[in-house]
Amino acid sequence: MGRKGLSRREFIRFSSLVVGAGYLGANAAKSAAGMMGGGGGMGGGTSVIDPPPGALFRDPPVAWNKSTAANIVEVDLEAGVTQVNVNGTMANLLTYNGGFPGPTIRVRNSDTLKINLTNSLSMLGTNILGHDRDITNLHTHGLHVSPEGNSDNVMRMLMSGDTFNYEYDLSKQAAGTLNFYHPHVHGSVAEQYWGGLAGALIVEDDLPVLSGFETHLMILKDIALSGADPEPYTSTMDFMHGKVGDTAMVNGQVNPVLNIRPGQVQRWRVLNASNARFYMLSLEGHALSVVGTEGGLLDKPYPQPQILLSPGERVEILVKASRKSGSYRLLSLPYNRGGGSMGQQVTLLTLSYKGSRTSDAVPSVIDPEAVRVQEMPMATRTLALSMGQGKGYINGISFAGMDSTFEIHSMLGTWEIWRVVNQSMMDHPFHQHVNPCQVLSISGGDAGYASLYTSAPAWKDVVLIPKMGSATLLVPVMDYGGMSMFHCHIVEHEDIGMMGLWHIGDHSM
Ligand SMILES: [Cu+2]
Repeated sequence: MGRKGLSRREFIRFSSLVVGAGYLGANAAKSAAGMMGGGGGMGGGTSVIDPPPGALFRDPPVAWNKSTAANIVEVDLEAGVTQVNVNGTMANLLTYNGGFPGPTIRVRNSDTLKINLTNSLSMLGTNILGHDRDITNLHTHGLHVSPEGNSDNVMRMLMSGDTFNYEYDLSKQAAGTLNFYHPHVHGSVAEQYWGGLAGALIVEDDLPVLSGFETHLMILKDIALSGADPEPYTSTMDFMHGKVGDTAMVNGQVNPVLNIRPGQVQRWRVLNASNARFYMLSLEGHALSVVGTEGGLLDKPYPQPQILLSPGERVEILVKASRKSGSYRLLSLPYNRGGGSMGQQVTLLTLSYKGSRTSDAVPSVIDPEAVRVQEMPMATRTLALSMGQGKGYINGISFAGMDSTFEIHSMLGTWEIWRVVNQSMMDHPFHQHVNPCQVLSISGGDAGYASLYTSAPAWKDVVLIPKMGSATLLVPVMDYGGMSMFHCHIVEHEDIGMMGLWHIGDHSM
């Protein structure tokens, strides 16, 4: 389809947007009431979840590399139902290889990564959106790899019982990145992700400046249980709001205790793998120095009093134990993401000073090659996110398969400017596959978030678009042609249509 035809359709859909835009605002009171049952964070007023310090912090297990060949990492993943201890309750979670979260895949960008995914899910029937519950697949979120063939091709579906061998050429992937993997079958992502299917995928770096620091991975994921099962999706409102659980966990643990030596600097890789819970991270008495984002490491540390991490976002931080000995809580401070949500304070982890004093220093330079790019765009686009009538839309079109989608055609080897506009009363974390971007501007929302990502040389594949606000993104279209996509990473919103297709081709397209 030619560009001209697209623009016309875009325009027609655009003109019908305004009707749907105010829907969530008008129904905010009703929404809040509807979430009181098990939804935790959406109730009226600010609440506090402050569980006592729990067990010792554990990093997720590392996936076993079955390859003995140099430069090949091969991992078997099996998606299935496993009983997992969730804060004292044995719950039937959806797991990769029986664990929650899934095992961490560790690679270098000189490697070829092979993932053999077996679908052992056995949920029967369809969900309330009419999609099969047990069909799954794999998205390697954040990887700059081909979206085609047996690479990061989310159009591929695995029926229950199927195995598929994915293979990823990582040669153009940035080092020093925290990525992750999760299902990506339109219409059933939210339920499978909510049930537990997510794991980290780390591309190591070779920077000596960071190599000496004790390093931990923190996967933030929340859940609400109904008996021994993840709370089911029972209404359109579950999809409009996105599920927020009353149990917020780090690596499946409630308020674990992480030890740090006085004077020590630790490197933390933090991933928000929650469906719809936003985290405003704050460590009592300490600054958090951001040194990396989704697409790579930064030029220097950016000390922040707090860091807003929306669903799908990742951040790498350095933390120095610079206070007097004691225990300090890593909190998620109240943040209002809109749509009837009110703030909630949650204690995520307790950092406990322990052991002999050391005197680590936070380095002044991290990756001197990280810069904010300046490129001439080949195209400038506007992508408008909206909600209404139980659906999500991009430029007025609710994704429902290849016949109903907003789509764009980009030329390989060029740069584009995307102005992403949020026309709803609720924040949307916008995610594009394959090519991470840099943020030129953000209008609305949290001032600290906008300031950080419009000044640091940060590569992002999820950018928070504030309610009734916007962001302008500089998007590279590099290395890989094929059909890719962009969508909201409140994955419920993706399931109800806030997704579009991104066709990447050459001049002939
Ligand atoms: Cu959204």
